Amino acid sequence: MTAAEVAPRDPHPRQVEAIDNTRSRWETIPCHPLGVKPSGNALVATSNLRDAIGTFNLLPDELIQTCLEYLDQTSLLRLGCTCKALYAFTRSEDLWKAFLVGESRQDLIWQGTWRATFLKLSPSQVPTIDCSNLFSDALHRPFYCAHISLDPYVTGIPSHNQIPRLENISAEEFQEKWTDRPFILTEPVKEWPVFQKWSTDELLAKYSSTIFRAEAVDWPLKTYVDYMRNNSDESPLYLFDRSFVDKMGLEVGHPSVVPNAAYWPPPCFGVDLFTVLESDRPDSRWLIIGPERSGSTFHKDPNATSAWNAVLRGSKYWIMFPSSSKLPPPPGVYVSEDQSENKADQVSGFRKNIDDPYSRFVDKMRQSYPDLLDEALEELAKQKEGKKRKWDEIVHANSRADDPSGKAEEFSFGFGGDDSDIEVP
Ligand SMILES: O=C(O)CCC(=O)C(=O)O
Repeated sequence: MTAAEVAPRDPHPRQVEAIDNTRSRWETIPCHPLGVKPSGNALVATSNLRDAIGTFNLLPDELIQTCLEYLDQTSLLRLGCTCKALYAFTRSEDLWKAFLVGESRQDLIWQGTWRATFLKLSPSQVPTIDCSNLFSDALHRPFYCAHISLDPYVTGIPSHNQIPRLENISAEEFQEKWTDRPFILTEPVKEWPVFQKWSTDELLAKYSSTIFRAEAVDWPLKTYVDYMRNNSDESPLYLFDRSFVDKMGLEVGHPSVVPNAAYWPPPCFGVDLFTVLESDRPDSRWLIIGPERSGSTFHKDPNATSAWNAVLRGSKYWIMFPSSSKLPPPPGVYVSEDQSENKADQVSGFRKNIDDPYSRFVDKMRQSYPDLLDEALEELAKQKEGKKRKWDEIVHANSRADDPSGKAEEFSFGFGGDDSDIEVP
C-alpha cells in the first residue's frame, strides 16, 4: 500500500454536536487523521474495513486493543501491514507511548505523535492511510476527547460553585476565616520576579537542556516544549518536577531575607512547620507545566496537608469535592469503605532512607511547637472520626478566546507548598 493510494476521502472537518451546558452550540471536531468514524456510522455504511480482519472480527474493539498490548514493536508493525483496519488499531498512541516511556532514550526528538517519535519518522514519512470505512468508538473517542472544546465546561460556573477571589489576606484573617475552605488570592503572585519574567521562550532560552520530570519520563525542557506545542493526546503528559529550585538555580524566600528571590510563599500562610525536619523534610515544592487538557486526577494531598498553588501563565480549572465516608467518592475514584488513608500515604515524599518519618516529625514538633502539636493531633483525631479532606482534580484549560493578547499561552506554572491548609473538611 502506498501513501498515494490511501489518501482519506473526507478531509473536511465534520460538524459534531458537542456536549455543552446550554446544548445549543455546535463546534467543529476535525476529521480523525485516518478517517476512522464513531461506531454508530456502521449502521448506515455499505462497507466495513472490519470485515477484513479475519478471526479478530469476533472480538470487540477493546479486546483487540488489549491483545495488541502484548505485542512487541516489530509484531505491531507487521500486523499493521496486513489490512487497513489492523493498521488503524496498531496506530493507537497508547501502544507506542508505552514503548517510549519504557526506554530512556537520550536522543529523543518529538515528532508530533508517540508512534512517529518512537520510530523516528518525520511527519512526511508517516503515510496517511484511508480508514474511513472503519467505525470504532474505541479508536475515535480518544481523538474526539482530545479535540473537544473545554470552554463549555469552564465557563458559566454557577456563582455558588465559584471559589472566592480576594486581593490578599493577613495571617490573622487566614487563621480566623479561611483555614477550612479554598480561596484565590489575586495579588501576591504579581510581586514575584518569576511572574514578570517567565514565559515558554524565556525558559527555553535558559533551561533548554535541563532535564525535568514529566510523569514517567525525564526529558530536557526543549523536548517537553516540543511535545507540549504539538501533541494530540487526550490527557497530555504533565511536567511535575520536585527539584526545579536546584535544577534552575533559584533562590526562594521573602526578599527582605533573600534579595534575589525568584518567588516566596504568601505571608498569610504563616510558619512552615515542616522546616523542623530540616534537610529531611518531604518534598514540598513543584514546578508544574502543561498544555491544555493536562492536569492531575482526583487526589487528596499527601502527608495530610493541603497546598497553595500559583498560576503564572494560562489557567487551571479546579474541581473540588467534599469528602466523607457518607458521600460517594468523585467519579472514577474507588476507595476502601471508610475512605481511610493509611499511615504510609500520610508520610509520602520522604527520602527512602528515613525510618518512620511520621514519628520523627511528631518528635521534632514536640520539641519546637508543643502546643501546636497538641492542636494538630486533636484535629487529626477529628478527621479520623469522619471529617475528611476534600478531593480535587485539576485540568489546564487555556481558552484561546479568553486570551487578551490573542496568542494563548500554552502552559501554566504552579508551585505547591505543603505548609498551609486550605482544605475543605
Ligand atoms: O496543579 C496540579 O495539577 C496539582 C497540584 C496539587 O495537587 C495541589 O496543589 O494540591
